[in-house]
Amino acid sequence: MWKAVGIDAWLAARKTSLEDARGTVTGIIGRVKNEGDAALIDLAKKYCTLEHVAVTDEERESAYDEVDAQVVEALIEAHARIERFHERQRPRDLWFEEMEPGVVLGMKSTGLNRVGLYVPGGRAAYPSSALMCAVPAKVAGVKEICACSPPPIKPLTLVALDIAGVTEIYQAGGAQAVAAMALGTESIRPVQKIVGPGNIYVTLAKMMLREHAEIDFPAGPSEIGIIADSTAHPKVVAADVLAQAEHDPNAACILITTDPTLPAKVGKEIEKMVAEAPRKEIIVEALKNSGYTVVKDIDEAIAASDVVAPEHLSIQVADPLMVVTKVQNAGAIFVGRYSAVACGDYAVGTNHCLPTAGYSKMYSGLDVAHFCKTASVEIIDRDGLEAIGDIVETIAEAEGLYAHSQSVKVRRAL
Ligand code: HSO
Ligand code: ZN
Repeated sequence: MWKAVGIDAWLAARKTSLEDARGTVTGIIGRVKNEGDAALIDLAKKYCTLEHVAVTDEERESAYDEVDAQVVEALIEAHARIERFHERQRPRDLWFEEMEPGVVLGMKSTGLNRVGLYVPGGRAAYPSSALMCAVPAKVAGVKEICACSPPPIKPLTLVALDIAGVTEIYQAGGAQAVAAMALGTESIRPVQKIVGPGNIYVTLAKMMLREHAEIDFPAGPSEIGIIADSTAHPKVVAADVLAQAEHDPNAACILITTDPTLPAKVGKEIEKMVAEAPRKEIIVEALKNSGYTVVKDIDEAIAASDVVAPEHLSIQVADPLMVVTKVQNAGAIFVGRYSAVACGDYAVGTNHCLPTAGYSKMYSGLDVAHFCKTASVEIIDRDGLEAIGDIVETIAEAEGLYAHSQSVKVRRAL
């Protein structure tokens, strides 16, 4: 079950094709476009009877009665830490700098006005993901945060969304929820951006509707890459493997190690832990997608990890900070023995919505910047115009755009 794997083969197996879902998703988008709320209510019938899709204030409040007080307390504590870290990411609202005499340039950052969160509700129903999606939006200053979660919406999800200060909650799941947020229905006004994890139908709908609403990034089943040397603790490595594997039969783990004796030790620990794991069936499936690779030295380990570009990278070596400085592709980097990925999943404060399947090569995990946009600000006075006027006129005329050149000439002649 715990075996050697090639880096390229491991990565290739992470790429799930969305193509099989295209026909279904196209049909659902069409229905939401034509029928609005009625399509959402009809598609919900398989799971429950809905009269309307919007969650009322009373429903929000009564959800607290159904959730263990200790869990509510833990969510509040986690929320505070997530908020604290994301506050540090808030961009400056407005800054200026004099670039040369008469030329002051700057940037203005503005939060998006209205965004949509997709919060899964089936097997992968995580109140922690509700916090992770909502907090950066809130910190960015997004005024209207709307969330959709599959019906019947779980009280735990409602409580998490309420703690995070989401302004509207709807019972809608799958591709239809994404279509409703992108296109709008009678109840749900269209949003500017949709974020949050989902199955292949949700992911494909997000990608197909980008003309209407921007998205975060494609996020598939969870994965971990672990770079370890002979100082790594086999039990800790095995525990991290299992923590990822229990997510989903399609989850995957890869251990990249410079120590040829480590994989066998980790394998032994995995065996012991799997035998006692409550989610054994899922873990056994996920371990089929997992394995280890032995490399010659740390540099080779870093290069291999950069090919994999794991969602989570755990570094368990003698000098982990050196690896942090060199590594290029990972969604989140957990440094040293005590930095459990699970802390990032829930409560340390960082975000757990991260690009998977090698997408950390071109996408960043969810952060405040995802919910902001920027405009440049140009302040040029007469001296500044003199300094750059000739250059502008020359290039404008070379492009054959005489009115451009004239718009500068007219000012210089004032
Ligand atoms: N590891 C998941 C996040 C999560 N873990 C939620 C537990 N709950 C994807 O980063
Ligand atoms: Zn997790």
